[in-house]
Amino acid sequence: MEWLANLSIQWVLVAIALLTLARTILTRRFGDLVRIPALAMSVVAADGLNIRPVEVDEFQFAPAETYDVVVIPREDRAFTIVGESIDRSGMARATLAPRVGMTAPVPPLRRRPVATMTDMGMGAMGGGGCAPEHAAMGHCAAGAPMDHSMRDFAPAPGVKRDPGVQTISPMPTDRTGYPGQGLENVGHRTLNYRMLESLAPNPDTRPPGREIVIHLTGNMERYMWSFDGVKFAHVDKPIPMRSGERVRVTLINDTMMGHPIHLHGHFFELVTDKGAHAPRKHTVLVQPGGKVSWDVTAEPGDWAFHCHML
Ligand SMILES: [Cu+2]
Repeated sequence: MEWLANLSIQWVLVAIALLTLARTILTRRFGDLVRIPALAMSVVAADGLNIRPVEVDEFQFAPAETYDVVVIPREDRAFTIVGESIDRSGMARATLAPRVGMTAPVPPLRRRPVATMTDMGMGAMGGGGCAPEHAAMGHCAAGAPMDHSMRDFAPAPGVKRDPGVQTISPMPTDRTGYPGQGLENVGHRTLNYRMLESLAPNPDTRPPGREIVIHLTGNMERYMWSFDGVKFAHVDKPIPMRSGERVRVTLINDTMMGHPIHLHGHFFELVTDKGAHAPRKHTVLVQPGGKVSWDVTAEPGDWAFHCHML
């Protein structure tokens, strides 16, 4: 069976190379979906750091995020690596095969997902079937939280009232267990942040001494983006932290688009109840209408902190 082992190792290397290719092609999208039909992927690293391996059939990842996956093809056949953009407007495909010239079927593009009330920051609606257009017309059942205005700044007192802030999420929810728009019911295993666990214990497990809440704000129609309603050109001071300080950062997405938020010079620990094995990342995709918290130990220096779509 030695030939099989060698073959597998070669295929693993090929798979990693091809996934990189797919990522390169799709990198300008705000959350790409990767799958290899009929072949399970074992995710072994997130943002370059080892995690406890977790087996899935598909995952979403955003610009600057990376996942390392291991695949072990056991059949003498070709497989299609499918990279699909989150708005389902395009697809990249590559072929994983033991011999040149082999191909596998390419699945069609799937339906474009429709934004839900949760994507609009209206809270967790369970399986509620209230489409946004119905909500806008007031057709949703009583008890739905549609009496919340998306221009009510009360849930975000620190956000500047600016034309660049089109919406405020009335009830942003923790969406770290969410696989990504349109992946809720795909009928196979999908990845989410709550499945990630660091393989090595975290280097700093001190609880945070304070919390910084930052709203991800924007105007979808004018394609303007900001933190707390202040665009970069108007920012006159950094977000201060003391060297070595342990801080919890909570990001709240007040837009209906996912934002991959990237911090230079650090890895931070996602707060998903994993104790000393919290997953460590440098980029986190904050789902539409969602919020996510992470703890970080501040390194000395000035560090860029930005959405990686810009
Ligand atoms: Cu963004």
